[in-house]
Amino acid sequence: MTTFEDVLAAQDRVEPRDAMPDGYRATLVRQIAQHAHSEIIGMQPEGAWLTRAPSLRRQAVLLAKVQDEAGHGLYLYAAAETLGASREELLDALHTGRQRYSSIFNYPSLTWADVGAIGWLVDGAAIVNQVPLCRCSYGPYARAMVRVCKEESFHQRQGFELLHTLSHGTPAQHAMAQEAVDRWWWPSLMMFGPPDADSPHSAQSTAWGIKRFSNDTLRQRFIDQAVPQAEALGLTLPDPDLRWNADKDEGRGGYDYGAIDFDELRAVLRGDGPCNAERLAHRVAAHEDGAWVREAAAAYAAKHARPARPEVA
Ligand code: FAQ
Repeated sequence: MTTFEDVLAAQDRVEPRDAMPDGYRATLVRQIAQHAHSEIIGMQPEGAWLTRAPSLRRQAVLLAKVQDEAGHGLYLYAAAETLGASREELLDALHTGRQRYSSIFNYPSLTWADVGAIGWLVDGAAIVNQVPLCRCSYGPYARAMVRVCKEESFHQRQGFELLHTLSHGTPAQHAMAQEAVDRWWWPSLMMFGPPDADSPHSAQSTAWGIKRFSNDTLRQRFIDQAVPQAEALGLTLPDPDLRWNADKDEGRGGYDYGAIDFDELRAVLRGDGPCNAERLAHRVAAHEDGAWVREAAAAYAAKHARPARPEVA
């Protein structure tokens, strides 16, 4: 009989009906739920600009992007359902503060340029984190990530294009783009989680093939991609210590960077970020306002339920 350990050793996928340790199931539910909640709460900062987009084209693109994030949340809740966690249960855990969502969505989107900075930096960081998850050991999560990553690539590109347009526009537009990048840079680096030495889950998640690279490795990869992209945008990154270091990563090279304020990440995780209370309150209100839709859907389903199949003799 093939065991869980055999599947991991062969780099095969663990599927919903396979035997798995309780801890593996609980870790996946924790991470997938947190990821799903991030996609759903993550609609808020950009959603705030939907009615204020500067042109019909920008509005249509942003609407499609925000809708994509809702879709990602739904694939992820469906992936968690394959582990026995219902959507209602997970939403309740989000609404009562028992489960997390990404720290990044507790920052405000103050100007139109923030839509570009979120696309370029936040989606950019999400892609670097999520591409390895396409190879994670749990089949439904890995497969959901393939489509999510493709869509996030469009999102990142639209953010880059938006910022490029602003950066090469009037001096005021350029300044607005720069100011947005200055505010989103450090929180984007925090998306990768605490430093490896302070990451309680990393060792076990790596042994189980959920994590393929450490928090610091992916953070470094993101920085190395972002620096030349910032140059192409004509914008600067707010870190005077950013410097190419040819010796880094066993001679492959990489950028040195300044100290990240992990106290700030800890504060946001405690609930003390600039928008924690507002984001959760908005989500809970949206859920309550949508109760009639869920009730109507349930009533329709009950009325049109297929009759049970007759017993086969
Ligand atoms: N925010 O031991 P580790 C997106 C928590 S999707 C909040 O390193 P782990 C798309 C962590 O949960 C963004 N909490 O933990 C989009 C744990 O707490 P716990 C979401 C964080 O799990 C774009 C504790 O700290 N992406 O942006 C954060 O091994 C634009 C210890 O940390 C995902 O969820 C944080 N930044 O590694 C949408 C990707 N970092 O549970 C809309 C999947 C750490 O013990 C618009 N997740 N924590 O209470 C992962 O890859 C991992 O869960 C990590 C954390 C890497 C985030």
